[in-house]
Amino acid sequence: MHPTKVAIIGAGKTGVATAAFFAKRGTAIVLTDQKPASEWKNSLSFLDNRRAHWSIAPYDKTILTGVDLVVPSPGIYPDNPILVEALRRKIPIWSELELASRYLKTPMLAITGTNGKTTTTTLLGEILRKAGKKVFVGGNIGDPLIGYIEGPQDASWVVVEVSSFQLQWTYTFHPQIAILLNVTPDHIDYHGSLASYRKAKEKIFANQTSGDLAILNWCEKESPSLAARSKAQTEFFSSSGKPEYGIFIERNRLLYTGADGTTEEYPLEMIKLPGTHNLENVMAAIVAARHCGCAPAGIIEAIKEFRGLPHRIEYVCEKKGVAFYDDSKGTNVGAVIRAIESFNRPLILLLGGRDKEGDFKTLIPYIKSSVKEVVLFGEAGAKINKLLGSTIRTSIRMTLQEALNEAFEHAAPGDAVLLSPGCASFDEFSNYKERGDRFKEWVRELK
Ligand code: UMA
Repeated sequence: MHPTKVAIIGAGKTGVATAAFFAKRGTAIVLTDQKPASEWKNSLSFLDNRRAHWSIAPYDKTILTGVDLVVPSPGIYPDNPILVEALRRKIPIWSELELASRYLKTPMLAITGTNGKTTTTTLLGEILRKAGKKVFVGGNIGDPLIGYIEGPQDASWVVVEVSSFQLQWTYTFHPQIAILLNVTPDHIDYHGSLASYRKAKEKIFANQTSGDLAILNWCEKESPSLAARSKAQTEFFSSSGKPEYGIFIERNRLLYTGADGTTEEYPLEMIKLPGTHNLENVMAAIVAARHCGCAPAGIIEAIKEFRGLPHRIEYVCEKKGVAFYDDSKGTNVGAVIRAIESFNRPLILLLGGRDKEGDFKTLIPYIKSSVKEVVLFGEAGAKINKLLGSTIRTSIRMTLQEALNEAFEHAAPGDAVLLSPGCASFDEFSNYKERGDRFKEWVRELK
C-alpha cells in the first residue's frame, strides 16, 4: 500500500524524517504537534524546496480528513485522542519503523530490551565495521531508519535499536536477526501494564521464519516459552547456566556452541565494560556477529577496543594496575548506585560537583559494601561528606583533578577509580561531557 495522504503526528526527529520520505514520493503530508507550530515549522522548511504538498493541521482529529495512513512519533501514547479516532475510523497506523522496514532492501539486525540496547547496538556496529562490512546503525539510538531508506541502501547490514514505542505499531517488521536482551518494568504509563510492554517487545520476533535467528537471554524465565513459540532458530546468551545452543561463561572464558555444531572460545579478559549486564550485552553481540559472518578473531579485537558509551561507565585506561572509568553522565544518586553495582573489584569513588538536592544518604549501604574510599570534590563536597557520616572513609578536594590525583595516590593494583559524581558539573565545567572529557585527559596524563 502506498498512501495518497499521510498524517504525521509529532514533529521531532521521527516526524521530520518521515515527512522527508513522503515528500520524495509525492504523497500529500499533513503534520501536527502538541507544541505551537512556530516552534517547529522551520525544521520542515526543506519541504518547500522540494515542492512537497504539505500543511500543518491543528492538534486534533480534524487532521484525519482524507488521510489513508497515520504515522505517530514514538513518544505519542496509544491513548492519544487522534490515534483513538484513527483506530475507530480504521485508518492504518504505522510506526516509522514499520514504514521503513516495508521499503528496506538490506538485511536487518534488530536489538531491543529494557536495558543495554544502545550499548549492544553500538558494539555490534563496531564489530561489523571492523569485519569490513558497511553498516548503517540507527533507530532508537538516534538516526531514524527511514533516513537510510532515502539513500542508496548500500550497507551490508542495518543494525537497528528498537524501542517498545516503535514496535507497538508494527505488523510486517521482520529482522533476520533479532535480540531481546531483557525485560523489566518500564514505560508502563505508555503500555498500560508490564504484560503489554513485554508483548510489544516480543513483536521483534513476530514475523521471523525458519531462516532467521532469535537471540534470547537464558536467565529470563519467559525465554523458554518464547523460544518454543518462535519460528526462527533460537540461540541463547547466558551469564548463569549452560544453554544447548548459544554462549555461556566457563571459568575465564566464554564458550559458544552454534546450532550448526560450531564451537568457539572467547577470553573474558577482552571485555573492558564492567558488570554482568554488560557481559550479557557482549555475549548477545557475539552470537549476532557470528551469524553476520564475522570471524572470531575480529570480534575479539573489536570487543577489546570497545570502551562503552561515552561518559556512561566508560572504560578509560589502566595505570599501574588501576582501571579508570568515566561515568560523568551519572548526575544523580540512582545513577551512582547503578554504577557502583556494576563492579566486582575494590572501588575508589569520585563524588561531587554542583548539588541537585540528591539524597546521598541512600548511597551509604552501597558504599559500605563495595567502595574502599570516597573522594569528594566541588561545591557539594562538604555537604555530601556530612551526609555520608563518619563510618565511611572520605577525603575532600576542591577540584575534580585534585580528587583524581588523590584517588590515584590511594589506589592499589586491582582497584578501579570511578568518576560517578551524582551531581551536575556546572560549578567547574560547562556540561557533563566536558567534565568527562577533561577527566579522561587527566587520567591519561597520570604518571
Ligand atoms: N509530541 C506530541 N504529542 C505527544 C508527545 C510528543 O505532539 O503526545 C511531539 C513533541 O512535542 C515533539 C515530538 O512529538 O515535537 C517528539 O517526538 P518523539 O518524542 O517521539 O521524539 P523523536 O524526536 O521523534 O525521537 C524518537 C525517540 N523518542 C522517543 O521514543 C520518546 C528517540 O528515542 C529516537 O532516538 C528517535 O525517535 C529516532 O528514532 C529517545 C528515547 O528516549 C532517545 N527513547 C526511549 C528510550 O530509549 O527509553 C524509548
